[in-house]
Amino acid sequence: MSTVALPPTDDLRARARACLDRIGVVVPEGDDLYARTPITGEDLFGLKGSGAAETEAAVAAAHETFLAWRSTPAPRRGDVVRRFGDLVREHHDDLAELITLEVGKIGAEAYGEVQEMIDIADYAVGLSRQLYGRVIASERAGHRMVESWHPLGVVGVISAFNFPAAVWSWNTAVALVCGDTVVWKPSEQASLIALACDRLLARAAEESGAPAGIHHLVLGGRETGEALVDDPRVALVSATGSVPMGRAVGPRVAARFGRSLLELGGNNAAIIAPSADLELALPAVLFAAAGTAGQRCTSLRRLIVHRDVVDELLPRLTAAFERLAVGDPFDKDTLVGPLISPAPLETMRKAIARVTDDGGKLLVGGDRVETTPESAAAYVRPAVVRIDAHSPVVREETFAPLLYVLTYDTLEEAIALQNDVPQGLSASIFTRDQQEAEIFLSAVGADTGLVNVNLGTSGAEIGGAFGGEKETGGGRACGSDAWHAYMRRSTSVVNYSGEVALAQNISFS
Ligand code: UN1
Repeated sequence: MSTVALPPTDDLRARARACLDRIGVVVPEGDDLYARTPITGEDLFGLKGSGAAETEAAVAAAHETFLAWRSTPAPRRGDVVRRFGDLVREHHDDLAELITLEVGKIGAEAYGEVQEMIDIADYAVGLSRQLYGRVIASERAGHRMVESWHPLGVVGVISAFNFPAAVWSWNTAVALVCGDTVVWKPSEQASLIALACDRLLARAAEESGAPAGIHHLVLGGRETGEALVDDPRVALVSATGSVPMGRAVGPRVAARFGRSLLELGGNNAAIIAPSADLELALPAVLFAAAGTAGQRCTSLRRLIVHRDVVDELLPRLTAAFERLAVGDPFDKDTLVGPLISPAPLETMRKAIARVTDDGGKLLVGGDRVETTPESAAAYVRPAVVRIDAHSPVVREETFAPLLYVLTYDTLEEAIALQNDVPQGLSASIFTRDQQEAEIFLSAVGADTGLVNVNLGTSGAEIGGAFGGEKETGGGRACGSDAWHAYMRRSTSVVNYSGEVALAQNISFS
């Protein structure tokens, strides 16, 4: 079996240093935390982090800046985001390279993630002229009732390793045009990317005349995150990560009556109906399940296949999985880079052991790919397991390239299987039967926040509201009216009648 030939970590460190230099980042070297590359599993730089006291100071400064920033006209607030988008375009390659270096995404996907940053910047600039309220008919003569949207305050962004730049951008670009300021705690596994994004935004602020204090970066682990979660000046905590993380964050923010926006796990399914176009379904399934090494919250975890097509589909699917090139993400032929660390590899192994104990059959993959030289880097062949539709294991999300194949007989059953998991992010159906598609999209169809027909579960575009139900957390970001979460609403009534008029016809004289 082939092995992955690893580049020397020194070369990767030099590449990272060159990208950071071009972006203008001065690396805050220290030994509080370590920037690592999953390509070789080795450390790149030791970094200085921000503890509780530094985080408190960042929130205080962000709050101070908010008091002025909220009065800056929204279209002027859009100027900083426009400039930021331009700088991201200029440094598209550098940012993508850093994403590959620090979280192991293949080039095309890293480049795509940076495109998502550009897209949200464009979206937010447009939004800066569209923060509309409503005029509502008053029941009283000579009264006008309006709803206005005002800046909310400091937004705390807690982001995950798997979309280290784009998800921060969704939050930050929108928060800034909404008149909020931001304190960002990125994943400890993506500090260099965060330093680069923070630097570009600082430059954008400087060049567009916005105050530097609109954005603060705090690097660190749990203590840093908790300082953000518990600070009453942080009006909104927008957190992306695991369900256990959300279970800890949500109630703590709620206990102080703060607002939270949670984007947590997914356990996404695609249904392959008897009429499905397999030429279209197969590549879509392959990307959704094995792309990003299965480390998207939108990754496809369950394939629910009609009994009539399973025998035709499975050999083609497993053959495609076998052909997937696993390796160095800088190699142009690689489709599956490393996992972020050995931990998900272990979780994936355990999940495969459990499903096979439970009667499941491993059809392909699941084995670690050795590296030359030997290393702690976690390369794995994406796996497909055929399993009984009602095995309890399929209700759990494994954040790795592991696809369960289940079979069904009726659409009703397929929808019930899709919905019978605690998570509710994304679902798809592949069908040429319009009635089936419409049922899947209807109130009795998939119960997820994202529902697709004839495309995979991952790869949502900017513009639509992104997020999911149930244990996915209920938050929405990145498009449509999701900006409401970043603002406070005031309902106002103006009496221009010159008369006293109480609502509900109350007479009080
Ligand atoms: C995530 O995995 O946390 O829809 C976000 C997608 C990407 C975003 C994924 N646009 O797959």
